[in-house]
Amino acid sequence: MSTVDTSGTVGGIDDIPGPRGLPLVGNLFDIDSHDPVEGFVAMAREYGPIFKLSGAGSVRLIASGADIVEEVCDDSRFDKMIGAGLSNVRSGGAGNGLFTSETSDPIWHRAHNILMSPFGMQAMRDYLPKMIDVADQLTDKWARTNPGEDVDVPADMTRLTLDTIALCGFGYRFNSFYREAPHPFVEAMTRTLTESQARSRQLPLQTRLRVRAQRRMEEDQAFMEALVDGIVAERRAQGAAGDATDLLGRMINGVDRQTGEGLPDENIRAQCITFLIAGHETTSGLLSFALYYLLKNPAFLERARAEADEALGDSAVPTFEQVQRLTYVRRVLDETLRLWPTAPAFTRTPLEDTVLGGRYAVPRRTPITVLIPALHRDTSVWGPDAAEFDPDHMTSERLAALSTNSYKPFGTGQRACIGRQFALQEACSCWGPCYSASISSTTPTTCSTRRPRSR
Ligand code: MNH
Repeated sequence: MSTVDTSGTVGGIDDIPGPRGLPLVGNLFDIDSHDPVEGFVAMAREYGPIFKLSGAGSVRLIASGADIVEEVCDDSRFDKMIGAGLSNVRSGGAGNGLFTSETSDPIWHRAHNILMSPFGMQAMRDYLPKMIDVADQLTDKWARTNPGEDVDVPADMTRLTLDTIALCGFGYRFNSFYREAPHPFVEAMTRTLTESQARSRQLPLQTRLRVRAQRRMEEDQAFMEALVDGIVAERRAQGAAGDATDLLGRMINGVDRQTGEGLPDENIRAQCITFLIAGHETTSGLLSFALYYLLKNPAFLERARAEADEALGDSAVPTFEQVQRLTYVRRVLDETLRLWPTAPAFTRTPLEDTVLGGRYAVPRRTPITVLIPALHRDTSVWGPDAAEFDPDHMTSERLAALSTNSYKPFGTGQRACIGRQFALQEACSCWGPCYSASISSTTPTTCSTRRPRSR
């Protein structure tokens, strides 16, 4: 399904295949509102590597073939597009944080330059003890369950990832493992995100009429901002005595080498909220799916556990070097993100009118959404067993033979995920202790991971 026929003449948008829509509303009713991604994957199977969806007066292309995606990932011809969905996240609290800013926005460039080092290698070393601190809380909890007791894996993974980003980010403890219900900040954030998503499916008038929802959203936003502002103010007040090694400390002290400028407090607030949003559901989903696959495949679990035992030995607290040695665990995580990329799509747009696949003339600003789960299951790239979970899909030899654009769980180019190393180190460093300390003694047999549906 990956190759596009390049023999024919150049056609236009109208020639791109796709479900035939209704007059006026286009394909509005073809989109599965409960699970749009799943619906799009089914359409990709039917309509091929690039297909078209029309809305009321608008068009969106969905790309999933390796060749087309390769093209769309070229930063010299295409850029990230902030469409309706991301605009709503932006006004819902993420503001002009990295995730929801235009590449052309000078503050994106400044923040990108300043934040490279807080997400770089030395920073990861500094975050490790904090990651382990939270991972230990998970391990202790699981080690203390009685045989046969259920473990709510996704809920605990969310506790882990949220507490980790807040602790490494700004020295704040949500203490989620000591709470039954989510922290009020998390509730405000979840409501805001749900409302943002609902809005991207509404007409503007509909949104304005939902007065209660609007008020709730304002309250939630004010609550989140106040919490983050309090943390930033306190840190500023500490002056030179404040922690300069966490994300916040590095953001407050960092300057953009190109312009000599630092980040204003209002942008630091947007970045903090962005990290909390972008940095926790994605990583917790990865961990839940990975554990699901390991429990389904005891041979892979055994190999991962043996590696953890060997790499960590008797040390109570793994070192940075020991975590680096967990290469099989990394393969398990990478393979999990192949089948279940937890941020399943990103949207690009041509900077100028262009021809896609040598075949379709596409005007500038046309949204082109890269559908990652479909890309990652392309049999022409991954072989006939593309739909099977097998960490050996991720050996370095196999990856070296692929185009880098066949595997895109973290987005692409200059707008790729800045938290990639953070997420993977966090995921690796909690697996180590998990294996040796708790899972090996009390393997949760009735673990209630959210079961991935078969595709
Ligand atoms: Mn993350 C961008 C996936 C963990 C912070 N992230 C992206 C994009 C994808 C993505 C895909 C590109 C989106 C787009 O093009 O519109 N991120 C993930 C996945 C995980 C993840 C699958 C975990 C697994 N991300 C994290 C963590 C953090 C983070 C952890 C922060 C601590 N991500 C970001 C930020 C961006 C981003 C910030 C935007 C970067 C930019 O555009 O400059």
